[in-house]
Amino acid sequence: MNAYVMLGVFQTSQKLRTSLRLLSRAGLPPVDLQVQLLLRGRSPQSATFSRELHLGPDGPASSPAAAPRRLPFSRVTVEDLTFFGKTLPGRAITDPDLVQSSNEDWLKSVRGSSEVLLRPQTTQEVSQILSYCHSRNLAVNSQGGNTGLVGGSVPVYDEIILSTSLMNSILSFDKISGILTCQAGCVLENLSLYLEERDYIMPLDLGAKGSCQIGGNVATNAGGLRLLRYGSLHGTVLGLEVVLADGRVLDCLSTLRKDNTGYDLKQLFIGSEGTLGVITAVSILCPRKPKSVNVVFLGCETFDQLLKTFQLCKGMLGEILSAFEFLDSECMRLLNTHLKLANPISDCPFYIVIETSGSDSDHDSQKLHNFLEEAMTSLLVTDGTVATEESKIKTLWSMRERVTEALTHDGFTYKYDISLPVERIYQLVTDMREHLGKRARSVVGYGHVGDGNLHLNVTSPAKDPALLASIEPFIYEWTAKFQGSISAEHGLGLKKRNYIYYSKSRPAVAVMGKMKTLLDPKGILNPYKTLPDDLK
Ligand code: FAD
Ligand code: 2HG
Ligand code: ZN
Repeated sequence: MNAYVMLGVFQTSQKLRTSLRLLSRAGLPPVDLQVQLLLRGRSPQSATFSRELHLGPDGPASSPAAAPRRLPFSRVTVEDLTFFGKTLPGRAITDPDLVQSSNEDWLKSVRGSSEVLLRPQTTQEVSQILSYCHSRNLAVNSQGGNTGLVGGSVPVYDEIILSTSLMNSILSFDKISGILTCQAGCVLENLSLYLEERDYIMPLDLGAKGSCQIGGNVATNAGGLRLLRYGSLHGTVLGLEVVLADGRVLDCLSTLRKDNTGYDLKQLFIGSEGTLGVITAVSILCPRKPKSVNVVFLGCETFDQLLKTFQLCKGMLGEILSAFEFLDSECMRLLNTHLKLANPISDCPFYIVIETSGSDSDHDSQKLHNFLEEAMTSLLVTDGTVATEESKIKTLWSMRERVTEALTHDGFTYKYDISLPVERIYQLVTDMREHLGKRARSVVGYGHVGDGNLHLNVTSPAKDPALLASIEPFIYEWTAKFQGSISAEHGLGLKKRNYIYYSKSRPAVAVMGKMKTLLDPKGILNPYKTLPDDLK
């Protein structure tokens, strides 16, 4: 988005003080957000960022994130290709140029060397493929939108890539209950658009919505921007259909809210990152589309004030609060520098994005008005702007959603996704800055305050093993000291698998290993991912 458009957007924005009066007024002039929407909806593979490889088979052998040695799986033969070609006519891809983008992750940090990309359309086809691969001892890497951030979505060696991209049909939608059932390859944004036309929304929303798929979301147990309001996928997913490693179809595609008949098997697959089975269909409970949505962008002088604003906000906005997100001034600098996004308010050390969603705009405006008045008079916030109109809401959200994209332009990025007691989350950023001194180019903090989830990212001009050695295990030890989680929402994938013990006990990890052996005795599904090397 160019500076002129941004200026246009913010000329129409009400500064906080004026906005208090204008909150309930209708209709700001429309703003052309096409450029921004195009960017947000772009295919990750089409991005032209130049980033260095970080890990993978050629990673530093000493790093716990480096790939282990290739396990003794079979290699793909001409006979195998003949079988795949017959099973998936025209959809068993071997052209290296076409397979290439599926071998590399969104961050361009991990690259596999698979020579086969399979694109099934039905559960039956997935079952045939897995049954065959199981009998031949061929390793398989499930792939959705390939937006994962922990190196889980791409092969490490020559694993066959099983893409769900063509499994993109909506199977049913019940307008009374709001239960959607669809194939795993439906793109999140397409599902959102489908539901919005029917007065519903998806219970999750992420910056990668234009590319990520619901199967990938479930496989990673993605959190995102709406978790504060609608809870995690462990609650909203009602049923799953999964193909097991040997090709058996596990039909747990229930659409019931309540079902206590035995163990809730679907929960095992939520967050299992493609290591226990391939998710082929999902049923999910969707909330009604809110009639009134407001977004507020605020500035604070200190993180302590930001936390107090969160407390105030929970108390005063209560049931209409749908998101409470933050970014620091370093994030804002990167948005300004790399994406030319202008700060909609004056410069502050911390910024908050608050969203309210409700069913009565007068009621919501009144509540928001009261909250903002209190936040300002008690000097918790120093500046802010409010949006009630859709295009401006999107513009304010992009200040938070596009930080990840801005970081990719800042250099080589080391990513951390940490859960901590909320009052601790920024202390980790401050300590990390002090710890790294001038060795890092940028150390930024942002994330889902409402969920106690910090995204701490460190950039350097190029891949820097010495810098990495300074960050890890420092960051994991710090997190464990405060009983945090070293992966709040992105999963463990390839990069974080050996750090699992910082957040899970040895007996717990051993049980995970037993579950893996039970469901995938030959270990063909997403090998080298999620579970630590000492279990394999
Ligand atoms: P992929 O990246 O293709 O795969 C991810 C993992 O799931 C891999 O291990 C893969 O093997 C497995 N998998 C994929 N599909 C299946 C399937 N059908 N069956 C079994 N296993 C499968 N994550 C968040 O949690 N919150 C955020 O707010 C968020 N924001 C993001 C913003 C940006 C700009 C980007 C690039 C990423 C973001 N992510 C976020 C991370 C990522 O988008 C999510 O993890 C997403 O859920 C991955 O979905 P995907 O379809 O791209 O899966
Ligand atoms: C977000 O919340 C995503 O924006 C991505 O989870 C975080 O890039 C990251 O580190
Ligand atoms: Zn996140």
